[in-house]
Amino acid sequence: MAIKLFNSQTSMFCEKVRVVFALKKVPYEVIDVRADERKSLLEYTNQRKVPTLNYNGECVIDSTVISARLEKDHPQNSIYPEGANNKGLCLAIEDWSDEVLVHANHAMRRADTPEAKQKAEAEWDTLFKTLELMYAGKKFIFDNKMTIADISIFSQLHYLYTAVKYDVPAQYKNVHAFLENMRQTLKLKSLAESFDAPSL
Ligand SMILES: N[C@@H](CCC(=O)N[C@@H](CS)C(=O)NCC(=O)O)C(=O)O
Repeated sequence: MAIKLFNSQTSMFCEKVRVVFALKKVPYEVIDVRADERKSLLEYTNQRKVPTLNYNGECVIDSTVISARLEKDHPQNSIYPEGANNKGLCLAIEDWSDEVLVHANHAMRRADTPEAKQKAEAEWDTLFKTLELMYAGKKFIFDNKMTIADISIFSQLHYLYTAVKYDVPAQYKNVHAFLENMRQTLKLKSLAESFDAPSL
């Protein structure tokens, strides 16, 4: 039975999972949910969210759960750092990125008045300051090895400057250096390119 990913090319959470698949060099089929307005996804899962995986017949929903599931069966090129403490920290950062950065992305995307835009910019400014500290003097957060923490953060930032069309301000030099490292590691031709390579 094949592994099938219910995917939307513009979803940041789907991009996160596509990177994990590529890192682990696990082949999978893509089902574009936009092609049938999520009809087949709804039929299969009774819910609308992507990424959803049909993992050899097992239904797995949510990018964090999917990533952990892939790691379990395909431990090569681990998406977690070495050691229990670092793994705990990595999972906490993954969750922070998926819950907090995504909130700031939605706020920026929905900002339709100058006040709302200003508020969203202030929210991102606080987050950029945190990211700037996290990446100070570091290529990636843990041991100079790309983990799911970096992948989650990259997916949200990528969505911010492509779909939302809000550029990371130039003053955040460590954030820019991180994005450039991710571009090179993921072999993206440009930072705007969405990640869909089958393997890395
Ligand atoms: N926590 C989930 C979030 C998934 C999510 O919000 N997916 C969005 C696309 S980025 C979606 O499918 N939304 C459609 C809907 O809720 O109807 C994850 O990590 O996978």
